[in-house]
Amino acid sequence: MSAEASSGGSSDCLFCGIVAGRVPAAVVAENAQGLAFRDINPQAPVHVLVVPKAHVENAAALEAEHGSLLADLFVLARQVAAQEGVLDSGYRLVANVGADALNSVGHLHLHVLGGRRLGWPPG
Ligand code: DGP
Repeated sequence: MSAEASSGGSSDCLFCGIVAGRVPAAVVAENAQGLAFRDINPQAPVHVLVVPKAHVENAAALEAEHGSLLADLFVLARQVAAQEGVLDSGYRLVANVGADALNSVGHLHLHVLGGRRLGWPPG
C-alpha cells in the first residue's frame, strides 16, 4: 500500500475526523469501505460527498489494489443517488485533483451532484 493510503486515518485530516466521528457531519449512508455525508457548502440541491473510510489522498494516489474500495465508493454513490431521488433524472460524480481543479481537502472524495440541470463544461 502506498504512503498516501492507510487504514488508520490521520488526526489532522478533516474527512478522517468525520469518519472517526470526531467532526460532526450529516451522514446519509455508508457501506463497508465508504461513508457518505452532505457537503457543508452545497452547489446543487443534492450535494453529497462519498469518501473512503481509509485515508487516500486523492484519485491520483489510487492503485490497482484499491479496486475493491473504488467499487464500494461507486456503489455507495449510486445508493445516495437513489436515496436522494436523482437516480433516474441524472447526477454527476466529480473527483477534484490538485490546485487547478480547486481540490481543497486532501482525502479522496466523490462529489455526488444532482437535483438540477448541471452545466457543461464545468467552470
Ligand atoms: P474539493 O474542492 O473537491 O476538495 O471539495 C471539498 C468539499 O468539502 C467542498 O465542497 C466543501 C466540503 N467541506 C469542506 N469542509 C467540510 C466540512 O467540515 N464538512 C463537510 N460536510 N463538508 C466540508
